[in-house]
Amino acid sequence: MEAGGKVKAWEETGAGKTEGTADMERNRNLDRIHIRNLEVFGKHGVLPEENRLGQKFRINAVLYTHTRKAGLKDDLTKTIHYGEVSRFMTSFMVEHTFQLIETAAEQMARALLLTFPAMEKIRLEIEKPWAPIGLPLEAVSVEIQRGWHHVFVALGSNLGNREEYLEQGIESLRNLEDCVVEQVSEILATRPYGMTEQPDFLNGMVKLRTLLTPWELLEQLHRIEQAAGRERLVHWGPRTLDLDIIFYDDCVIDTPELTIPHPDMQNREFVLKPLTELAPWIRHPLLGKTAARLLEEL
Ligand code: PH2
Ligand code: MG
Ligand code: MG
Repeated sequence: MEAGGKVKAWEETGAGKTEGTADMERNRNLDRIHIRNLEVFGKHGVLPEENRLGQKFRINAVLYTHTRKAGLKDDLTKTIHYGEVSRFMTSFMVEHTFQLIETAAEQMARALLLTFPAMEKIRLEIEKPWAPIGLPLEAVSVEIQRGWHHVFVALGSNLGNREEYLEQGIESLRNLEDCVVEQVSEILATRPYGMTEQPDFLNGMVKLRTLLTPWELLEQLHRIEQAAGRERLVHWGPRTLDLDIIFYDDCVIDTPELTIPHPDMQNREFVLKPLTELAPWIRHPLLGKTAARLLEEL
């Protein structure tokens, strides 16, 4: 079954299926479209004369996407139109004025990822060939890489109107900037695990894609928990709303404020059940086993 899961994920990669759910596997095999040395006249800069007179900027970009379907069918609608992207970049550089090329790159990468749904990731370089620093440099540039991250968030509630807290939690996730909720599991009634002298839980799982870093996402989850009246009185104690990051791509993070994958997920049926419903094929990056397998072994 393990091997079968792997093969299936690879086949979906090869086909470049957008409707497939094995996106973490697919992202390892992205194709690239390059835009080289697109020239734009803009007014970004820290110096007042840069904002007044403007100067030439050069843009280099690598767009990460799946081109196979377009390539097989000779169909532009199945890929990213590099002409449209170039036009978008040109307008963006003209219509905004930032002090820093860091900001121009950050904001433009975000806008592109939100505008072109087939773009999984972008590598973007913004260059100033005429940077007015009074020294003969050839060019100065900033290069960043940004993209969509695929995340599973576990939800739990065992205080007050539990259904409503979960619904409100899911709605808040839907309203998060730079996040797209893609799937929501069924809600399960579960017995308390760990500290058992507390009310029963309702649990569920949400799959989302986000442009936020794990720490930025965590901050937003804490904000949503607090808005639901969450009080951290007892560790593992009853709560109106608990939102835990289970997976963030296949990242492994172990810091005092954040541990990903969730360190106890493999022991929790109330996590593995809804996770397996959404993504039975997904593989734990440290244990090397799929969600379905972890659930089976529990
Ligand atoms: N969360 C805990 C501790 N125990 N038990 C269930 N059934 N569901 C939970 O969400 C849960 C728990 C700490 O986060
Ligand atoms: Mg928890
Ligand atoms: Mg928590």
